[in-house]
Amino acid sequence: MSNRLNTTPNDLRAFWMPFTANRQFKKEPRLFVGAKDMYYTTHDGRTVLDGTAGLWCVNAGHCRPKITEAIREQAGELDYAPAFQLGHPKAFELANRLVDIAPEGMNHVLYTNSGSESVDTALKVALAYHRAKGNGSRFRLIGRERGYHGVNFGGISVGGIVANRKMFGTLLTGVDHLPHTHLPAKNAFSRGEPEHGADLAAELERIVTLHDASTVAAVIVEPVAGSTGVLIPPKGYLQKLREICTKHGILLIFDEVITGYGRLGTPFAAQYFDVKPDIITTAKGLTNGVIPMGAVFVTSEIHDAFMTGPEHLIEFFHGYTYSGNPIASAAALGTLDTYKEEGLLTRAAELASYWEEALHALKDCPHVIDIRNIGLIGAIELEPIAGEPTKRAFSAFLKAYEKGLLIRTTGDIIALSPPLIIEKQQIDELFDKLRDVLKNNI
Ligand code: PXG
Repeated sequence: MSNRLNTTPNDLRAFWMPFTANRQFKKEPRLFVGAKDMYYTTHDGRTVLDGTAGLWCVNAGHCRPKITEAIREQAGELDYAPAFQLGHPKAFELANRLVDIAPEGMNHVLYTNSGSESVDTALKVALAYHRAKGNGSRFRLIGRERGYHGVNFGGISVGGIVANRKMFGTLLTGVDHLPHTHLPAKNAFSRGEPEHGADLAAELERIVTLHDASTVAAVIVEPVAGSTGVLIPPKGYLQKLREICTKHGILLIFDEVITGYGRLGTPFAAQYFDVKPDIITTAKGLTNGVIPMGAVFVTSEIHDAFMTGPEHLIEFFHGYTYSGNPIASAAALGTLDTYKEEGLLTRAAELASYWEEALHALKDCPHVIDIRNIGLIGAIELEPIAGEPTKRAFSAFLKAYEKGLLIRTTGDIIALSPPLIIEKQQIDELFDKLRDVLKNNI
């Protein structure tokens, strides 16, 4: 007797969907069957404006010819090459192209297949770096409350989202957390970096004193926290974190899975804030979200610390079957070509003030308690329904979808991060639709 569910072609039961209210979804499914540039097409034939670049990843818009073509060609030419002790040209070409757009001095790239793997790779590099330098007592990792660093064990350990952590046992040991920087009482309706909160960076000094600097390996933060509802760093905050890390010999990791590849109007947030981390994690926009791939950037200093000992020995015991996969590399090269030709890595800077005005014009809508923005990111925080947190924003999500607009919600916060190809009239369309939703009894 087979154990299988009695599935028919349209049966939705077998797929246990990620971060989804499975039972609700399967009663009322929402399926995309096509996409082009700024719009999705749904299974019932409607057009939906993409207000979120998929999940913060489709920075160049959908089904872009250079990327599609690169994938097609590569699939017919070299489908797979072993990643260990062998290589293929495009993985090297891509690493050089990435180093070219990275902050100065970030000269080496390790490949992964997702943001979660980029984070765990970065944490392992940090620990191994200190050990390679003879500082094996530096084993502690410091994250931040409300931080999101993916779903693997390293990432949820340094992450600060309770729901993502509480079900999964003891996690990594030796982890501590900075306080988050969301201060709505002081900073509500800020435009760009908020005024208040830089002093929260001093908490790092307290944590380092508590554990002693000689035990601390790295601090990891998202320059702009995305998943927990767009938390923008207070003016001067990241600079202070950098100073404290440098003072104590601690590595600073920027998790740029969301901010990387143009979201703020510079290739990376490190350049936007003019703060240089030691390690940068990326994924998503690297391939325009089209093929799973991530990249971790490290400084020459970190890389070179491993390049000692006999040359026939492996220097770093880490990597994936699909590290630098040929089709993913080709997709990333096609993506970088598209970004370059269309100026997309800096386009958010040109649109930022138009975007900001259009977003903040929603201030008078019912239940709006905060609006914040940076680059081509926006967030609208709604007053939760008493006793039913998250319901108001989720209902806005469902209504927006019906009206032909894709938004993303987390808690009672609406997050917006459209493809970087968005035109001004599409920004208008987005906010007209959203105003309709917010005014409509959610
Ligand atoms: N770090 C950061 C900063 C992220 O935002 C990850 C790591 C993990 O990436 P992967 O590729 O393993 O999912 C992320 C992912 C949302 C949303 O709507 C955000 C993410 C993923 C899905 C939804 O906020 N970020």
